[in-house]
Amino acid sequence: MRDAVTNLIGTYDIAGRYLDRTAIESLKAYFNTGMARVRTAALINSNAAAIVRRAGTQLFDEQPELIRPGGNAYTTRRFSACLRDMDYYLRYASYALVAGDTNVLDERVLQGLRETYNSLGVPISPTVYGIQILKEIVKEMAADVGIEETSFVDRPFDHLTRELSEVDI
Ligand SMILES: CCC1=C(C)/C(=C/C2=NC(=C\c3[nH]c(/C=C4\NC(=O)[C@H](C)[C@H]4CC)c(C)c3CCC(=O)O)/C(CCC(=O)O)=C2C)NC1=O
Repeated sequence: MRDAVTNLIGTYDIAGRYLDRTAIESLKAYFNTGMARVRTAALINSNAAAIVRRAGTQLFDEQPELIRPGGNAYTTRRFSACLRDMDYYLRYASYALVAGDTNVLDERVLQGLRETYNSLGVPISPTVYGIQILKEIVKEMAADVGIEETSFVDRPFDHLTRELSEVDI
């Protein structure tokens, strides 16, 4: 598992180079958003259940066929599995936010996920939409507590989306 700092140092170490201007700029950008990242992770932590519930409600309101007979989230077991998956995405996104790096998502979440979903018939497109809803809720909450620049929130959720759907968003 990597974070923004170890990743950068690793790259420079391999090249046997001191941290140059580019490296310093990228470190500055990371530390400048540091408190906002930690505050957002804390917000996620204290509201996780509510965030997942709200995202699930929105997803199923907009795509009710998912929870009707024949839908992949139909039956209590699959409905719960779906919300549990949303909870995984939210929790790991909060780790990636703090790390400033998406590596944790590759290692812990995305490996083999597409194949699993395909073999179980879990539809990718509504899952990706659910991830985007999670992102919007987290951004809204961050803005509500006065975090002005919330674009750093996009990265982990968009990374999950991109890797899962293998299309550009
Ligand atoms: C921490 C990393 C991690 C992830 C990401 C993960 C995902 C994951 N989701 C699964 C199932 C599932 N995932 C869903 C999800 C959905 N169905 C829908 O229609 C919606 C669009 C969507 C919710 C947004 C459902 C319904 C199942 C159960 C499918 C089945 O058993 O038929 C499974 C199969 C095994 C199981 O049921 O537990 C895995 C491995 N597991 C992990 O350990």
